[in-house]
Amino acid sequence: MPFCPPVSRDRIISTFPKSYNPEACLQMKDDWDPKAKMACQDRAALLQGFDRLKMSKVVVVGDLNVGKTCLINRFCKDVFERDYKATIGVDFEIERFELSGLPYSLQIWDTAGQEKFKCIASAYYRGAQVIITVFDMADIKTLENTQQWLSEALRENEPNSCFVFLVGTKRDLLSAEECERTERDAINIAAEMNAEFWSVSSKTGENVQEFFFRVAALAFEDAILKDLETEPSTAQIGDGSILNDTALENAQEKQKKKSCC
Ligand SMILES: Nc1nc2c(ncn2[C@@H]2O[C@H](COP(=O)(O)OP(=O)(O)O)[C@@H](O)[C@H]2O)c(=O)[nH]1
Ligand SMILES: [Mg+2]
Repeated sequence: MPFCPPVSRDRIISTFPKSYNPEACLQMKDDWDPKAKMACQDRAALLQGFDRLKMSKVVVVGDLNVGKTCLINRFCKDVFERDYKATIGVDFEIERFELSGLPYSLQIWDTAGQEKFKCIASAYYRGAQVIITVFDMADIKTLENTQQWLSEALRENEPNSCFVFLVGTKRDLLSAEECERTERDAINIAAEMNAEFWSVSSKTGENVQEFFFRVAALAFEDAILKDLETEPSTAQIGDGSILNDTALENAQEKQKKKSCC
């Protein structure tokens, strides 16, 4: 029996997703790394259906009310403003993709408001392969705080082990002129953070799917390349580990029980 059903059509990423702005991107290239591409072809041929799941941990950080939960809900549920989250503890969504013929998942972690007290448990950050730092484009001081959030998240991870994204939300609230000005400031901060910048609206959905496809593609390619260097059996969640059915269920069960502070 296959491990799980094929992913939905709108989660199949067949071409390498572009960055939002070439001035603030992590990779300039427009195709997969040739080594990763070859490895994918070999693995897709070896894989008997969807029997193994590769997954990376993504953490979303930023001030309260900048729009983190809405961003996740827009992508994962295609809704705006309905709160699906638990009121205590941390929570995550699992989004399944198919990239280069292989199944791949992002485990996207959201806080339950602990950022209000600047009190996020280190377990939230640990093992992240992607850190998404979010700010509100209509509230510029939240941009200033992103570096603080990033350093907190980086402290819990190995140096150079994470992709960092800087995401400005609520672009629907800004005029074209304001948007351009804010983006310019954000691009400067993104350069200091070594982050890729995106500007989105969860309300209209603008750039949300494009952004997460880009996250998935970069994390997936990185996981494949790391896999080629290391033994898959020693990999951990967040390093693109391969999980079987039971391990995945156990991990989900365990994390759901954890409370944050
Ligand atoms: N206009 C607009 N409002 C947004 C957008 N994203 C979030 N919001 C609003 O901002 C507030 C905080 O959003 P939320 O996702 O809960 O923020 P969080 O505390 O960072 O998780 C809510 O009232 C949302 O309706 C957006 O893209 N556009
Ligand atoms: Mg929230």
